[in-house]
Amino acid sequence: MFESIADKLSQAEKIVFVTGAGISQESGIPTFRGKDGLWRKYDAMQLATIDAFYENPKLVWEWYDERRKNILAAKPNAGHTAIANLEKYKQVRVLTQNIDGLHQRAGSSQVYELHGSIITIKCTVCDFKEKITGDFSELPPRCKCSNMLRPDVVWFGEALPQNVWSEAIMQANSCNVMFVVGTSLAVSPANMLPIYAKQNGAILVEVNPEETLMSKDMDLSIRSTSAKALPELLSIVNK
Ligand code: BV8
Ligand code: ZN
Repeated sequence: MFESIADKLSQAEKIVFVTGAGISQESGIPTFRGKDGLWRKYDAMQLATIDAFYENPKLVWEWYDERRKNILAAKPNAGHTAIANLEKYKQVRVLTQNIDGLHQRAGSSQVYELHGSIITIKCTVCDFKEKITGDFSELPPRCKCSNMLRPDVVWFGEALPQNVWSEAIMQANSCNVMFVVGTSLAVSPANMLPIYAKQNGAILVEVNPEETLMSKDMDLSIRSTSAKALPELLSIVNK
């Protein structure tokens, strides 16, 4: 089984990664649903929503501000770096559910942020949008047009950025191999991407210490962490 996958990996032209919070876990960023999960301390279904934001913008902003500070203090890990290095040998696309920007900081150049980015803010009314460079004097921060600013992330019940989502589907439909790394595949529509890849005949490889909803559909499901498994796995390709 492994040999045949190894051959397919070496012959692959385009390799697509679908990643979730698990790939950043070894950078010290808590996952959502794990035992140390973010969702444990706060009820994310409450906080990562438009209603929570308008009900209690200060609380939601404090949550994102705390997460952003943790993220900026974190470093990409060997899993992020292995994916970035692969770009020397293959066409690589990263379709990430994460908002932490660690793939880009590791050197990946083709990253699609399906759920937005914690380091970008946008106005709730006008089309103002920019990268956050420092701290805010007050929470919630205000736009020049005097309306509230919000994190440029996709909340539950919100549509994914149309251009990013259609690109992601295109990539899933045109890859030879898809790695599904560090995601419980609990959140839609991102969890459809491995199904599109499988329909297009791609080989599916999962890297997750736990079983997921799609483990049985994978050509190979590796019960390991991404920082351990990815450098080894991708070294096959870098021949
Ligand atoms: C939409 C950004 C429609 C914000 C996030 C019922 C009620 C309400 C909504 C729904 C519902 N049923 C379905 C929905 C839709 C909903 C959804 O899927 N809900 C789920 C929870 C049931 N989806 C949406 O609302 C989406 N929008 O559908 O819009 C629409 C269409 C048109 C017009 C208008 C509307 C929007 C979803 C995006 C929500 N935003 N994040 C923020 O981050 O604050 S989701 C959030 O969960 C993160 O993005 C996260 O990435 C994502 C998924 O979680 P995972 O990444 O998979 O993380 P998780 O902790 O779950 O798993 C970690 C995995 O890693 C585990 O498997 C673990 O074993 C593994 N792991 C741990 N350590 C390691 C590891 N793996 C490798 N190495 C390790 N070291
Ligand atoms: Zn504005």
